[in-house]
Amino acid sequence: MKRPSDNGGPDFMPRQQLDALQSRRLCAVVRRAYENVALYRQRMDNAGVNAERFRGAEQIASLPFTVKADLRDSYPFGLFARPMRDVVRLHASSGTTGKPIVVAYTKRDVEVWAEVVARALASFGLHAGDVIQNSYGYGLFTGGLGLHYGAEALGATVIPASGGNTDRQIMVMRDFGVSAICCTPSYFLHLMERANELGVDWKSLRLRAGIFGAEPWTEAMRQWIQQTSGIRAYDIYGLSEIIGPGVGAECREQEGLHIFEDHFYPEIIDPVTGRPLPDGEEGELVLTTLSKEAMPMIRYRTRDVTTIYAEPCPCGRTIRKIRRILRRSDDMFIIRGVNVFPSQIETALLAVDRTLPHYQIVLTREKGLDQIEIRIEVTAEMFSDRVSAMENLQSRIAAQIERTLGIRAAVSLVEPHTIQRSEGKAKRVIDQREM
Ligand code: DLL
Repeated sequence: MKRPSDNGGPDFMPRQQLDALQSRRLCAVVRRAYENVALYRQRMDNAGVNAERFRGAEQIASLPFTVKADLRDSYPFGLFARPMRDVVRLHASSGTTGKPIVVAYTKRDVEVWAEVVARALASFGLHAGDVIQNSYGYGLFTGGLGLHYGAEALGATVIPASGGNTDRQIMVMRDFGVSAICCTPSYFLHLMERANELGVDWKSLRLRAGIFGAEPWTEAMRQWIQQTSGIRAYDIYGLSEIIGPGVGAECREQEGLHIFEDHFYPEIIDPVTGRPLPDGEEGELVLTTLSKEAMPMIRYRTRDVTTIYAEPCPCGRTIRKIRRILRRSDDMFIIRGVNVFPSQIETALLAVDRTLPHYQIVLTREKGLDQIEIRIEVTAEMFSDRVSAMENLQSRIAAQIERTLGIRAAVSLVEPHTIQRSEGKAKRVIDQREM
């Protein structure tokens, strides 16, 4: 593989050439899926799709969707399109309920994965000579090994720190001259906080970039991280079913994530009707893998809600962008008739000064009515302040939430360190309504 750069290669391919490549690869993957996976064959037969005569992107809407339940129902290997002797790697995602889903890679799939992650890292301005601390969990989770192979393919130095053992992470970051770190944004908050407690001077570190993903985080959180730590915070997106991290990533514009469209075909659909929506409209992201061998995915419904940008990016990449993923269609809750997403609450909280970005949302039900409580940490000085100052802050937060969301929430100010810190994906919402 040629090392990716920030100004050449497949990300900058003339659009017509890319469209033709996508259509060619789409025809091939539809045929492969039909021939090798019983579920796809059955679904395409039912939908009246002739895999042999499939003509490409213009016909994509005729293909049936694939959903997470299909992966669960075919646990563990039912969607594999290759025999096990061709599979060089398995990963699994635990999900929140029930059986995990298992995903497979051929040797070529692992190479493609490393390539797209390397392209993501290049688009953040990283290159050989960078020292990258990879604090995503190594193991069945795709984050660790996905970023690891990508960083190596870029030619950078990778430190396989994995998650946890926060004090040692900080020692490594300082002593090994780390210039970029990969982890969830919530774990980075934890690292920053601990480094401060240990008296590590951020400004003396070589660290200049964070590669954050695997969970939703807001623009307000990015601004907070960038201002507090002095690094640039970049967004990387992906999901196990499609490949892992590296489905899409920001460029240095920090204005949307480019999808690596030569390997993944994005669509936006209306989540209720399943109808495709034009660029610029918000809906559910649906992805089709264009090159995956071991486990092709045809029109996989991600549940992630976003928009495909219609306008070209000033960075010159021709691959299209999606708006950062702020929510999933299944993380919405309804409070007294109003639809609420955790990310809206994050934005409202961070708009109020003297709050810290550690918060939790607790949902309960009283006499059949949903109640929402927001617990947020405030600075230690604030906490030792007069009661009236605390009350004032509390009502400012409540007012900000009411202004942005249109609901009244109970706000509890809690001392620093009260809310549990995460080493991987943060758990922001505690739903006690069914208990
Ligand atoms: O989280 C892969 C990954 C690892 C991505 C490291 C980025 C960095 P899963 O565990 O299968 O895979 O979870 C996938 O996480 O459908 C989104 O809902 C969410 N997600 C991933 N990246 C982002 C992001 C990995 N940048 C699910 N912003 C996806 C918002 C994200 N949500």
